[in-house]
Amino acid sequence: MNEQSRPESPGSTDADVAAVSERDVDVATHRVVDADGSVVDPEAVPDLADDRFLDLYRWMVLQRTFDERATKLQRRGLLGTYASGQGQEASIIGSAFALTDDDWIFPYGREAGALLMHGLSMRDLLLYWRGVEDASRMEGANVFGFAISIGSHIPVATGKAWGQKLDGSDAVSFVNLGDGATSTGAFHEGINFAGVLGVPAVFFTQNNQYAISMPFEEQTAADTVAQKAIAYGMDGIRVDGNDVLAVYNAVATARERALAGDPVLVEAVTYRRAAHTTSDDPTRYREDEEVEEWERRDPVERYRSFLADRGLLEAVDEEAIREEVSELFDEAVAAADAYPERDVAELFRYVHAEPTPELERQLEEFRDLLDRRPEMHDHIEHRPKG
Ligand SMILES: Cc1ncc(C[n+]2csc(CCOP(=O)(O)OP(=O)(O)O)c2C)c(N)n1
Ligand SMILES: [Mg+2]
Repeated sequence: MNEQSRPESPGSTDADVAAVSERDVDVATHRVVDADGSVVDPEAVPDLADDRFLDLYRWMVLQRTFDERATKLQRRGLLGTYASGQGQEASIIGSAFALTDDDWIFPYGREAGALLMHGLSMRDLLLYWRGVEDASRMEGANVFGFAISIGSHIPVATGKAWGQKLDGSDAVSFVNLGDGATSTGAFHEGINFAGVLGVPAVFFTQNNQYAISMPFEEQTAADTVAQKAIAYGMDGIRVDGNDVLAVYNAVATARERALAGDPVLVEAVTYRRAAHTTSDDPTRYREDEEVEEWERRDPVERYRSFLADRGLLEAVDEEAIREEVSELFDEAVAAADAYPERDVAELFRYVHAEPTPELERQLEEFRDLLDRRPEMHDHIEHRPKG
């Protein structure tokens, strides 16, 4: 193009060009129980037996108790790190409660209660947070390894769901992810392909308002996560993530649609009340008032109000649940302590089915280093001292 052919002023026109815009998307937020504990939509209360309603509560208290105990264990130097789900109990438990044991769960880290509900042992979960990778193989439970590389499990789950579809299975792949994960390339690739292939996958985004210190508004220009589904040709469901019954409804519905060949992106709007992990200090990037505001929207309290309304609260012995979980926790810590030492060579062994010559070389170099610097053993042993 030469100088003369360039327009004098770029891009000005009076033409009325039709465009789809965010204003065209009105994403309603599904809710069954209000923040003050009253039922807003009696029709939407799931049709569950009383003992199932109570079970749901038990699992929420388990999630909270496990988080408290694990955080303390880390403080004593007995876990490497820990990511608490405090404030997200309704999202974590309500979603897991809508799944079957045949479904596959692709975890992202905060959903201890969901994994325990679906067959993972507490010992293996604790060993995972001690950095023992072979326990994270999570045998016996349909639980994939944790997605430490954010979003990396999304395309993998799509692949698993494709396999489920080809096998004619009646199980789904359920992915737990954070709002931050929706800004990764893997999210786009995984979700796009799920839409194209019509696989039985549910992508469950816990929008807890932060990706470490990055607030949701600074991470995406979109108003909601749920609306992103439209671009992938799938349904999006937005739900109050502190309303356990609404979350249960949303995931049960999404699961049915997914099995019928329509994968769904669910957004549960919630809040991460604890630090990102035990190595983070959230007072550096958010105000106490904000945290207090979300404490008033506590998911466990809200569900208690619902149970009280139904006359079910008398059947709940919260102290007994906490004690039972604490006992199981103590036993799990003892079992984790008794777990055999692992050979550091496993770090290299589990990368490929057959180690490459380069990996063999790296392993030799590593062993050499350990011979020369015996004090390094203290840093790589999984079993904490004391
Ligand atoms: C690919 C990748 N980039 C960056 C990180 C560092 N990182 C760890 S957690 C995290 C934020 C995750 O936020 P979100 O997905 O919202 O989940 P949340 O922790 O809030 O539950 C980041 C950026 C990582 N682990 N992987
Ligand atoms: Mg987040």
